[in-house]
Amino acid sequence: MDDHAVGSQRHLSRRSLIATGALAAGALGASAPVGTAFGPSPARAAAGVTKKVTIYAEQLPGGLFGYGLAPGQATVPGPLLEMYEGDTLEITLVNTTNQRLSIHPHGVDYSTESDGSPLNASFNNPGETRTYVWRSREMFAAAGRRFMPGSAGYWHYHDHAMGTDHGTAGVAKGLYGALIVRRRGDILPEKQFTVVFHDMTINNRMAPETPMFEANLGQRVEWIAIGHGNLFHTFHLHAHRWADNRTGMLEGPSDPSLVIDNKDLNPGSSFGFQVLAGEGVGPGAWMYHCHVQNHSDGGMAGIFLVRNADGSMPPGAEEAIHRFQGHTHTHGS
Ligand SMILES: [Cu+2]
Repeated sequence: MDDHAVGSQRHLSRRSLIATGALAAGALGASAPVGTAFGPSPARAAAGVTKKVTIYAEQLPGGLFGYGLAPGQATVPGPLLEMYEGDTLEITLVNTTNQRLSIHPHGVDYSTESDGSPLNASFNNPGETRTYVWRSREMFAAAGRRFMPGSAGYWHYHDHAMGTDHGTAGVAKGLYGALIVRRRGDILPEKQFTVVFHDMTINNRMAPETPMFEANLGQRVEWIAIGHGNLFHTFHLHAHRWADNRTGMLEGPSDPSLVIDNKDLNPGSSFGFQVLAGEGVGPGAWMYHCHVQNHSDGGMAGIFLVRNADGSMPPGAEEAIHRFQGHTHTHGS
């Protein structure tokens, strides 16, 4: 895993976990329940791979906690985890802290043992190592000419055991991250950004310390937006828009998906989409922010820097960034 253990979460490439499938030799479909009424068919299960990942939960400076792919590499948010429908992710969670904690996924299949909740006695005691198994599956035909959905989507994972039986302290302190389940054939992005709106923060930071995401003009950028905490939020990205469907792209001229540039991002919800950086509008320092006004004023804003296609800075961007950094925000609401 060392070659994938990049310190800064937002610099992880899409290869971070898709590539690790190749390392999981001899484990094809081993953990997937095949041939059951609601499970994938044997043929589909055989197409998936089991990927083994070790994640380290660590205490970070400033009272934060994080997940990382190697010791000393924990970040907030944690590593972006990816799988294709049909794949199984076998996560060995090493708890290096003195707190009870776990890892609980959204959007995939798991047994009660891998639930990550104290309700099911599924957590790591301080210092304990425990394995969690997340399964995924493809869409399949069901009765009445209907289809059961597969697992593909922009999901997330988080602690469910620190502080309370719901992991309230763990989530508040940074134990969360993005999980993408792709459908085979999906277009892969060149850049990926994880944005977690949590109480009055973005990725547990407030402006101007919020992450600045960068891409070159025309690069295919994938945003994964996640909500946590106790407040409702709306995610807005300047100068770009996306289809409100699974991928953010229209599948044809008559695709009925609504096209939006602002979307509710409430606790526990997540979505993602792809855009071409600066497409139709050009490079520049573009803002992303919560559109609840006292949240954006309070520090829930950041910059999406679209550089020129050759990577150089576009006119005015440096000044805009300085303006943002000198920006006064009314802290508190
Ligand atoms: Cu907000």
